[in-house]
Amino acid sequence: VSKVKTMLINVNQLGYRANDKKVAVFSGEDTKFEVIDTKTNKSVFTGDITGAVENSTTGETNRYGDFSSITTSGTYLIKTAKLGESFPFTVDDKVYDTALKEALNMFYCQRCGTKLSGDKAGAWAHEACHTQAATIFGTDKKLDVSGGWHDAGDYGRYTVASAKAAADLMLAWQLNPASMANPAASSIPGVIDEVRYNLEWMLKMQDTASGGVYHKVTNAVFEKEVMPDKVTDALIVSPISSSATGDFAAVMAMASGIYKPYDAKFASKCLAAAEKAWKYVKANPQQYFKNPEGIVTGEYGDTNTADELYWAACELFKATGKAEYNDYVKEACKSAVPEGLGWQSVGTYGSYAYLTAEKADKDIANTIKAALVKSSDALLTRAKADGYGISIATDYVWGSNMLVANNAIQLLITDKLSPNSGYRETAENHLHYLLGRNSVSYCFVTGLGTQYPTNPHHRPSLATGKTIPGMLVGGPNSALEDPYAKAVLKDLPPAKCYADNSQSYSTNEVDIYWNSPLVFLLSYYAKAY
Ligand code: G3I
Ligand code: 9MR
Ligand code: ZN
Repeated sequence: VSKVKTMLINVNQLGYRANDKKVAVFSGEDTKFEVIDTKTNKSVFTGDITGAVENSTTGETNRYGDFSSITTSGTYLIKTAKLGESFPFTVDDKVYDTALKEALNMFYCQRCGTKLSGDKAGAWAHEACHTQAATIFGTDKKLDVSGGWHDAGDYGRYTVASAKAAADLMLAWQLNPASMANPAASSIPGVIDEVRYNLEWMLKMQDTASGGVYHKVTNAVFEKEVMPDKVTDALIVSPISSSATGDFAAVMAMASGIYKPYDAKFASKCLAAAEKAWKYVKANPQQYFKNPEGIVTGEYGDTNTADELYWAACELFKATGKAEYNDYVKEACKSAVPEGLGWQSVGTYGSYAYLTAEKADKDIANTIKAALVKSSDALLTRAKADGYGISIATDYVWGSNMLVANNAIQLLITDKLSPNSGYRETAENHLHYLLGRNSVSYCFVTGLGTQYPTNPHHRPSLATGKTIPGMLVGGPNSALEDPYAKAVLKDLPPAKCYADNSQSYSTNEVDIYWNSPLVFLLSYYAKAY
């Protein structure tokens, strides 16, 4: 086991594009820094260290060194007399391109119900898993719900979780088509194929009689650390929930627009399923999910479904232009416009859909846009006060890296609708944080940079003893929600509560809806804007 290094100089360990703003973050005092070309070992730039931001989330006082003038492709590191060296990093316009491919390939590796080929899944190839029919909880009824993506380090398939992941990948395709298009492509771009794999599963999760959507399909308890095709536990479909049904309606409506040019028949199937789900959730908005007796896999509970219904109505309005959906959105915005890009809060997806809907009503759109701008401006304020320039303040919760990535997406979406260079610059700082410019000196994506997670809580990686590259881990979680974290992270500042240990599922698991916002960000930056 290699020793963890905590550096006093932190950078994005993957690197920067030629014209990006480039700032190293110091967590100690010195006056000057140098940029060293690692090939020649010569200093190519000397700059001043400026500023001093104190932060209770890290316990550090941070200072900064701007080396944006380094634009020549190469590998460099930052060095000062008193603080030592940073990890090396690359300067190159294509620095994010391979990362994007790997982050997207993670989804292929998470596919359930199909044989994974060696050319795409490498050492993690396996035979088709979880192909047996599942039992609907509390009945003798069997349902074919094969397919979809395994959620995370476990092999559960959860509707709300996969809805967020699918939405992010579809957004990446909508906003950043140039980098998301598969150059080797047939007529269907790679990402669209990948998302469809999960959509086909989601369609099976809808109860065709009522339109309601089952919350998840899992074993009763989390499975052993084996490859998925070696799992023999019985599959159980958990009850229908409002959050699953609302998210399903939203994602299917979104898909109906995206797939229309490639497969009109599939697109109308998605739209019909969405409208059916909408009818159900409109009539049953408070069917909150609780793990049924005997089932202890991920709960994904949610007792506020206003945002799920809002998102669904916005997407359905965008897809159909029907007054019914517009009226619902209008009413929903009267108190506060729903927010969020997570598995639990999804309002911002709805806002983006409404603001890009052809028939959007001007007044409603103004209300929604003003709320989005206000919320994004608040993110800028938080980022300015943070030592590493990110906007999550003290929210070092389970999956904090998702919040970091989500906030960057929000800023970039807001920038599309209301351009502001501050949004763009702050969003970039969030990517830099995820890729190494943070107080634990980790690039949080497996296989990228120098110090990255080598022991994630991820069953295929544990079963093979080899870690799949391109996976974003959950990151610091100050609530210490697993025994390993409780044992080794106590008394640390929130942003330092991270352990690269496979037992620490509350800081070092991976998840499709943590990788999906990463894919979005990488797809934004992989193409020079
Ligand atoms: O929202 C509260 C906040 O108000 C409070 O101040 C803070 C203090 O800790 O906690 C916040 O709640 C946390 C919540 O995530 C935030 O979304 C809970 O503590 C935390 O337990 C909860 O964690 C969830 C975890 O499951 C446990 O239920 C994660 O969001 C969620 O991503 C994770 O999902 C798991 C699945 O269940 C199973 N598959 C793997 C997946 C990833 O680990
Ligand atoms: O592997 C499980 C992971 O996917 C979940 O996020 C986590 C929290 O629900 O639980 C993990 O399973 C652990 C279980 O909760 C307790 N016993 C040890 C399991 C990890 O091997
Ligand atoms: Zn499977």
